[in-house]
Amino acid sequence: MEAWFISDIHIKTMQERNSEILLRFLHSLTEKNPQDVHLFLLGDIFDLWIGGHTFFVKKFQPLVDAIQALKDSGGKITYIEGNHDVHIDRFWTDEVGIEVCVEPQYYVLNGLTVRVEHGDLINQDDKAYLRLRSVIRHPAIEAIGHLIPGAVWEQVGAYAAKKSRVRSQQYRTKNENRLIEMIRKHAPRAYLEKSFDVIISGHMHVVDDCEIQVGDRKIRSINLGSWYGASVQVLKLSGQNMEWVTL
Ligand SMILES: [Mn+2]
Repeated sequence: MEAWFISDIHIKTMQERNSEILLRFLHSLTEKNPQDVHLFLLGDIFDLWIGGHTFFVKKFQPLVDAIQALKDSGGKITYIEGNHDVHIDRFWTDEVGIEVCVEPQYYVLNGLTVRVEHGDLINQDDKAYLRLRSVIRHPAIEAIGHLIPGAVWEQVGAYAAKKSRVRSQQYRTKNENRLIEMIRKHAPRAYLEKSFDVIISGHMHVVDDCEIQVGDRKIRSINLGSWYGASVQVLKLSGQNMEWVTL
């Protein structure tokens, strides 16, 4: 079995470079040995996807079709929601038939215990976001979310994303070391909740891959970074070997 881990592509349109790269990648998985593949989508794949609105389905139709094709040919797909793709099980589970989760999950893959999560709980200092997260995740808010048309969400989302992108892009370049420190602090904290061999997250938009000593054990902590750079790297597990692959 081989597993692939991707996150934080933040696809806005089908016309951009990363839509093409992702499409090509999905097709290659479907063509090779789909029954052997477990693809992990660790959140913020789309820059905005809320609920089960057909608006988003139509907007990203070629990607929807490619993911559906991988699933239909026997590939296993796990989608963990990010903070830009929210309450998406309404479409991705109900219509496409893939597993959608919100909280961190554990999988045993080729004998390795792997914890996967979006990573939006790594920065515990970001109280404002943690508050917002609990609002977004509230069932009453979810119900309202399904009633508001997708096109309206897109307007709201475009405005919010524009503001936060400027802020977070500057923040990230200035604070890269601090972000890496947070990722590396999160790993042993998560390990205390439940043990694992490897923890994989996204959200921070900083690639990090290191070994951390926890008690008498070594665990591996990986953050996937984003697809904003000049080249795109994704993480692949084959056997018990985790490696970076350039798409
Ligand atoms: Mn995120």
